[in-house]
Amino acid sequence: MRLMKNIKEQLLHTSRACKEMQSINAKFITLEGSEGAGKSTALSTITAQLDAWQVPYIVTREPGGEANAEQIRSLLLHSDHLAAKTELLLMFAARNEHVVKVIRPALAAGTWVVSDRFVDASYAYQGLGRGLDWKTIEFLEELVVGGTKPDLTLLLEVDPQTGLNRAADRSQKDRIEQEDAAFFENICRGYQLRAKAEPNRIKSINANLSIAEVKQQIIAQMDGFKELLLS
Ligand code: Z5A
Repeated sequence: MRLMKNIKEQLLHTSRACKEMQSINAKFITLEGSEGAGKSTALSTITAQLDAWQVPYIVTREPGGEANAEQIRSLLLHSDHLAAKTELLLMFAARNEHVVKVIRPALAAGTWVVSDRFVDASYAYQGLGRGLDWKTIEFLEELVVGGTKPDLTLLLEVDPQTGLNRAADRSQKDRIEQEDAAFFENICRGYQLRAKAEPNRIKSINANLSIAEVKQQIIAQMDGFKELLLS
């Protein structure tokens, strides 16, 4: 009898929390990390949380996430050579299509957006990785992203060599994945700089741990985000 009462109370509590979550504005969540950080598994943990909260959402990615942007992605990942500035401009050209045609309309319609990578990747890869000027990236961010900034970014921080070892099994590596260990060390430093600059938005996850432990950390961060939204 007591058990039934507890279950009933729990269900009522869950349904009240879901209604509260549905009543707030749609949010924009991004996922970041260096090579082999484990973004694929992390993505499914995030969406499982959104399913539990019963909020509508879409999952998208960068570069890509929109028809023209996917064509640019193909150029970015598979052309023989691209000058660093061309790479940066193509990342932002793809992002503009993505932001204008997918992200903003979804958020305006009350649909949450989960993006596998977004603008922090440009600071890490084109900024620290390719050595391009941070101020130029800030200018492009202002031009293309404007106020469409993520509400929460989960950064999977993995030791560069651990990440490279995990990704080593891939049969085919794209143009960027073929870079050396020093490049990925810079990427990790770039992400750390971003996290330091925006600690309220960017939440670091220790991705060196087991898949189960990484999952636990993501759930804890998502729960913390939910509490913040409802407070
Ligand atoms: N890029 C850029 O330069 N500038 C930009 O502005 C943007 C992007 C937006 C494409 O991105 C490239 O674009 C990317 C950055 C650049 N280049 N690189 N490198 P992408 O996100 O599409 O591609 P990706 O970085 O190669 O990510 P991925 O393959 O989708 O995910 P991942 O995190 O690297 O790997 P994973 O497949 O999730 O995991 C790798 C393996 O590790 C897999 O076998 C897992 O089972 C295993 N794994 C995962 N977690 C664990 C743990 N915790 N323990 C042990 N093993 C694990």
